[in-house]
Amino acid sequence: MFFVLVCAETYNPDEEEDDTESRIIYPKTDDQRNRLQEACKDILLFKNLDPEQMSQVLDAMFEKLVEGGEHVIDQGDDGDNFYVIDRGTYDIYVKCDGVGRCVGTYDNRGSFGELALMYNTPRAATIIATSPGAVWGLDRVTFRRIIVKNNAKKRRMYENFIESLPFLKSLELSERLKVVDVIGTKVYKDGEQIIAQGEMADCFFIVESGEVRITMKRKNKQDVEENEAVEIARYSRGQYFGELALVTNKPRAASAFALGTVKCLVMDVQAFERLLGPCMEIMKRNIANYEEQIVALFGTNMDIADASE
Ligand code: 1OR
Ligand code: 1OR
Repeated sequence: MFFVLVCAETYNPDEEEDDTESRIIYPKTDDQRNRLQEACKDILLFKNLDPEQMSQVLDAMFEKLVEGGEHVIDQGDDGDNFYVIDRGTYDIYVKCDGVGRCVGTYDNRGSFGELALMYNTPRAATIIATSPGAVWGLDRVTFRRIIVKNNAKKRRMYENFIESLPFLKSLELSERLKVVDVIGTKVYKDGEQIIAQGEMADCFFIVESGEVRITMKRKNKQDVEENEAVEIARYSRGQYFGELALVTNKPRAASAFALGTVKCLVMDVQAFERLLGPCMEIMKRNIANYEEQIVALFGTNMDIADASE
């Protein structure tokens, strides 16, 4: 008798050979390259890329100038590019019962247009420039080849951790996976400032490892901040911070510093609003605790939040 042994190989996207695919390279001037690097340095979706992937992404990006009033993306269209903002301000409109409502803005930083490319869905919002500006585009094919592939790795790394977080327990599994897709990892050195009290806020943090020290400067009777900061909290693995300013639309109520090396998962304000709505009750209950503590610690209610809105 004669046997043939068939070896069934499972498909693994990580081992996909992509060297044969043609790479897109847009040549850039030194000035363009510098501006591009500056614009991309805080883009969360790029944070987990290795240097080779990052350099392929930068090569493939192209500059697009936009005029005030221009629609960079229209809700309902197919996705062509992902965009990183170089400069300019942009409104985010989402249609509700056929009527477009402005649900947020971008002010000279950030990125948009990842959802249609990640999930093969129509554009979920309209993005309109409210000033002349410029964005860096990344084509769909390169985005999927590098970012979407990298997301598969991120899911394996963070799915269990995200699953274990009590404050995300109101999310469905599919929503938690979407959280993993949009987070970026940031590492802080001992003593490094993560958040500065009084600054405007655009992201939310979850501690992955290490310890974070939260300090607050109280205000005197003339409403001027005193110099000495008081430690008000410490956070470690699995705890979150930086939600208050996003929920209340106020400046940061306190500062945050790394104690030893700290690794945080970071989410931008648009993703926070889009994905964490179901967790808001838990967060607001916690904010009510801050208000009680503030009276206990400082003897006054410093008006940190009006979380009832
Ligand atoms: P996209 O490819 O769907 C539109 O094209 C982009 O707008 C989208 O990717 C996001 O990058 C960006 N809901 C959906 N998309 C949003 C939102 C958003 N904000 C920015 N984008 N919401 C607003 C949250 C402030 C939720 C509205 C209910
Ligand atoms: P944020 O966006 O205002 C600073 O940036 C973060 O520190 C804040 O969000 C909270 O996540 C976190 N009062 C205000 N913010 C606090 C407090 C707090 N504790 C942690 N944060 N209180 C401490 C209660 C133990 C009351 C002040 C005395």
